[in-house]
Amino acid sequence: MTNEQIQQVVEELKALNAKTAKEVEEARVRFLGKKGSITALFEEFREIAPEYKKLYGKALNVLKQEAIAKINELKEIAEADIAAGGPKEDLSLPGEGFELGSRHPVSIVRQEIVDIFRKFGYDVAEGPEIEDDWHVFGALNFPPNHPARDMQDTFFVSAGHENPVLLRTHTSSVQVRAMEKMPLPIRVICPGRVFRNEAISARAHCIFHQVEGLYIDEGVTFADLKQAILLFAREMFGPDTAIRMRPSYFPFTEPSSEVDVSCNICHGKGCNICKGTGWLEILGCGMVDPNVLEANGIDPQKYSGFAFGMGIERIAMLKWQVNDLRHYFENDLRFLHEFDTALEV
Ligand code: 2U9
Repeated sequence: MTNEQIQQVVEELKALNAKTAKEVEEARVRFLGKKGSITALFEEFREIAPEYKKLYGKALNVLKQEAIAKINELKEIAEADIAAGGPKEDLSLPGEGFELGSRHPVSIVRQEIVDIFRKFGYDVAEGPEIEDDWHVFGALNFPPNHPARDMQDTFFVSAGHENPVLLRTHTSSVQVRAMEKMPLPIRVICPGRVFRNEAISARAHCIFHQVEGLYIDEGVTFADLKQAILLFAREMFGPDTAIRMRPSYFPFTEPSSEVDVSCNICHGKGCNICKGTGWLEILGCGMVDPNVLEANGIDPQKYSGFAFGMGIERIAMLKWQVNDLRHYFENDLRFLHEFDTALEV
């Protein structure tokens, strides 16, 4: 018998981690049974030279007592576990971990747009997705027979009533509600989900997201609108971005304009993203029509204002060169994981 043999059994005993009653009994047999490692050491002890008997005898007895004590202790724990309904989880094991999600690209861009306008001093307002005719159309100068009021273009929750209930087709209804509640001057942006009765394709969807803005005060001019849009475009697309405004028509603004930004991919040279034009359309805007101010109880002789609206998916498509709107709604993890790095921690 050698010191190393005794030391090896000591180490094995130290490492012993039997949990169930069965494992404890197996360990008892392994150390103290007839063919156990400690019993084997006692057998070898018989052959040892007399001058070493005292030294080895003491070490073996200590080892045997420690083995008995440890096995009894493990047995008690195992029996207590059985009484408590089975062995407990091993809390020392490393955790399993879980996959981290990431923000949806539409949420990322929405937040970016909101942050920019908040910096300019705009309040943020939200409102109901299910609306009445007045807040979506009536208060916004839509004539009674306008095609947007038709089933072909709008989803109705209840149609044919005197006061139909419908899914909002734009977040302008939230600005109408802001005009009802907020004192003048008003400077507000309204992000939210909107619904239009459109066939789903790469370029259109029946659900999408908008951010619309409204500024009403005394003496607000088209120059203020142009400057606000230019500052927004530069914050969003980079400090060298240029804008151009093209005349347009909306029932709620007059004059109205569509706004393009200089293509930040080819810098005006012409590429397939801007279809060779060097410009990308980002939003619509205009001076709030005096009829809209009047319909909402604001004196158009004293006050004027501008408004703008943009589709968040469209801005996100330009930012990341996504060529199919449907990607934003399919929740394909391969697409969503593309934006993991955009997660701000
Ligand atoms: C009030 C008065 C005026 C909001 C505006 C636009 C121009 C516009 C489109 C952009 C792409 C909608 O998502 S889109 O299809 N929007 O072009 N929206 S001005 O005008 C308002 C809003 C509220 C009281």
